[in-house]
Amino acid sequence: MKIEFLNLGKQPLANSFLTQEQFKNEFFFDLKVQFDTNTKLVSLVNFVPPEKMFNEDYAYSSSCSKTMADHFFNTAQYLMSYGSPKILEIGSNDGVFIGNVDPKNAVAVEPCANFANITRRMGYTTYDQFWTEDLAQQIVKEHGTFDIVYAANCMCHIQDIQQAFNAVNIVLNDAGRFIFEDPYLLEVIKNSAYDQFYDEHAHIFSIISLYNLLKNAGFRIYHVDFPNTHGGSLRIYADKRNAQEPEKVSSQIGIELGYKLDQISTYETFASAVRKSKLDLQFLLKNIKSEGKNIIGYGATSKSTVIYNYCQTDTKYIDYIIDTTPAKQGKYSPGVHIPIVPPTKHITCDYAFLGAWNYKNEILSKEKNRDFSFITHVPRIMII
Ligand code: DWN
Repeated sequence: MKIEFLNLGKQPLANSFLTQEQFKNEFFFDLKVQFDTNTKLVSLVNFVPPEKMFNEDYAYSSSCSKTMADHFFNTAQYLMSYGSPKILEIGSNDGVFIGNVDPKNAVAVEPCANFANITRRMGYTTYDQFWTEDLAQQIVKEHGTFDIVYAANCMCHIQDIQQAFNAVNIVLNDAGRFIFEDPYLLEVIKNSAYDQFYDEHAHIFSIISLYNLLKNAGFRIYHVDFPNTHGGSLRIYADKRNAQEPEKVSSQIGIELGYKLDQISTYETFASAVRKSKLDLQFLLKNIKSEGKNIIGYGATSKSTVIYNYCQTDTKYIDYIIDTTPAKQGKYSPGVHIPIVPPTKHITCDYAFLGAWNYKNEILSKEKNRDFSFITHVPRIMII
């Protein structure tokens, strides 16, 4: 049975930054979140057709921060320590990970043609298609099977996740490793980080839910770890061995059970915290404006699209958003249409809402001489 527990209202595509001419045709959908009492998977109630989100206009570039570039460099070094494995990356974006692997040993899958063209130019065979069992069969025919299948911030975007895991089984050789990472549900719940729910994130994973889904696809989880990226991620290591999960995996499942991630009551409590977060943010922003102070946004993230639309925070509160991504600059944020501009060397404002809160450390260190304050909603509404 699937139980809806959170309603974030009408939302646009979180990553679809637009021009003024595009305002009139903007797409909106009902953003609601549900819990499956059988698989324990947390998913959106209404999926948006993938072609609407992941196409040649996709704006998010994974190389946008040093934190992520370092993370993927280190991940590639680690995977290479298994010898010279043959690697398939699903969701290769602008090549920030695969660029660290010899093109002779790597194949990429990336449905957004703008990014697929980048990795092709870098010398990688790239399939600009969605990840399916048919594509997996085709890749095996053309390249054989792989030692490692790696996916970062990709599997949680795939709506038919069971089919996606089955497809990985097709391309992975029998001794192979399937390693993937996505935002971690436990961190979302602990931090009231409700902005991790948006059109692209079809699911937010717990280990409990992945244990069930991976088992159905012929995998066991042999290791887990928790990269400090994207506000707290879960990295799963799975293989095809018919063996017992090691202690670390069962003990983390025990921790999740301690947080009751297998029970609907946890999600209902989370939904109450989300409603409070919205009221607290609206109250704070109103107070700041009544003092005649100004507020900007820092980082035009997909996550901030959710916050601005759910909390009805438009240009009445936020003058503009600064963002380093050239493809977003000169455009407007989805739904509430706040202008996006490149950051200036010296930022002049009284407050900046930290849309890119997942890069808090990198940003605080970059802005250590600031003469403005940050506002964040994670783990609760506060001023930094
Ligand atoms: O899964 C997804 C993750 C990995 O990335 C996608 N579905 C979409 C995207 O989500 P996001 O847009 O919330 O990602 P980020 O990584 O939080 O976006 C950061 C944004 O902030 C970028 O547009 C760059 C910008 N930024 C900035 O302007 N100044 C980032 C930093 C660190 C900065 O100093």
